[in-house]
Amino acid sequence: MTIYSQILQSKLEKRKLLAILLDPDKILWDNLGYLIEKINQSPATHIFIGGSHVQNNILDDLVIALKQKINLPVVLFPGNPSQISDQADAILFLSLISGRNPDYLIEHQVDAAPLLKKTQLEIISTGYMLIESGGETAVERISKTKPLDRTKLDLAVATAQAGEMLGNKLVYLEAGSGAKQAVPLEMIQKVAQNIEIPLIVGGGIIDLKGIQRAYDSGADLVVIGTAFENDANFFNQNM
Ligand code: 1GP
Repeated sequence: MTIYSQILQSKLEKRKLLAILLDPDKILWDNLGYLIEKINQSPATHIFIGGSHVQNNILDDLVIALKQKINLPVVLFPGNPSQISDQADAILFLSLISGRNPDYLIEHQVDAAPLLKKTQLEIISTGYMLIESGGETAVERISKTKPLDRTKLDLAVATAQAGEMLGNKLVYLEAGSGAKQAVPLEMIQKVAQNIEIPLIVGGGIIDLKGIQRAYDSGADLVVIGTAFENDANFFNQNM
């Protein structure tokens, strides 16, 4: 069964999914054993790997180390086309559809396609939407795109629908790593109600209540990066 069909199945059965996002540049290798233990004790269903400046050799080593000790799908969430490791299970093949920078809409994808063809990675095309979150985030800076206005719900819905019509298999609503404000719940709700494909939500979610609220609003999979990075006991807190 592919990772995507598992995600679809979960959506159908209303089982919510949780990804822990690991940034290879921020991982302290001496600490990896401890992190792995914490991931194994957490409710995570997926591991996402990505970051803005990741070097390839670190990426391979990290995926191999994780796959040895953790029985969860490892999905690449690349910041640029060099972040490909055929040690992983799948890749979110992102197109930054909230922005109007052709590099992130198609150019990087053209660069990556021949490399991806040589791997066994499952390719999951994903409409990636950056939402304004109260300050400039790394995605905004690096992609040189403007995030979507957080109050423009109709525009968010139309963008997600266009992504779906273009054949994307997932929509990812992103506030940006370490965002001051997470994606507004009304936006999650409206987008979820108006697309058929699964919805990922991430960025700026800092507690378990935030995860639950995103689920209740219609997110199928929530991504937690910074909060787990800052505190490996994040998932042990009380609601
Ligand atoms: C970033 O959505 C992810 O791409 C996770 O964000 O680091 O804020 O949890 P955080």
